[in-house]
Amino acid sequence: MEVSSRFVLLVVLILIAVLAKQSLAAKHAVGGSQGWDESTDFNSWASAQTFKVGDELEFKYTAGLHSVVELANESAFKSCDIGTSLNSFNGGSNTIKLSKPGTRFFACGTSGHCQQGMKVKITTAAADGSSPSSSSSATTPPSSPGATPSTSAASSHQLRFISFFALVASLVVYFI
Ligand SMILES: [Cu+2]
Repeated sequence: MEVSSRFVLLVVLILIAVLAKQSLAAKHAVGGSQGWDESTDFNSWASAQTFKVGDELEFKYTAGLHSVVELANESAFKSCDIGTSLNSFNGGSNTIKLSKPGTRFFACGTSGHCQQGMKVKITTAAADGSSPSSSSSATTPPSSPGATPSTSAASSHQLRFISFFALVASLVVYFI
């Protein structure tokens, strides 16, 4: 009896871990409601987001007018050197998975758009939630009127989700 209840506990804990990890993966609509467009302030948008391994970026834009080009490095990003692209996407809607920690650089491939600010730098933290950023908050403005607190709302929702599963697991273990 003792052995079997411990086994069930283990299975339930593994299940919670898997579900929690899935629930924490988020899809980020690049540029928020304004989408992938020259008028969007991507610095502000990106600094308000937390990107984790397993999350996805969703680029939404007018097909033919814009595209998405992944640049190889920071200097290509700074100088809008579209020629060094690692990947390019078009069609108006692209989903890109952030499969590992690190920084990735995206710009629009349409002539002149990157120079107008249509570019974004995405820094992905490890899935355990630890962030490599240390002093980035110093350059972040305290708040902008247009920014929505969607990140904190989402994480409190995820916390409730995890708590719910922990509660269910405790009940299961208690009644065995
Ligand atoms: Cu463009």
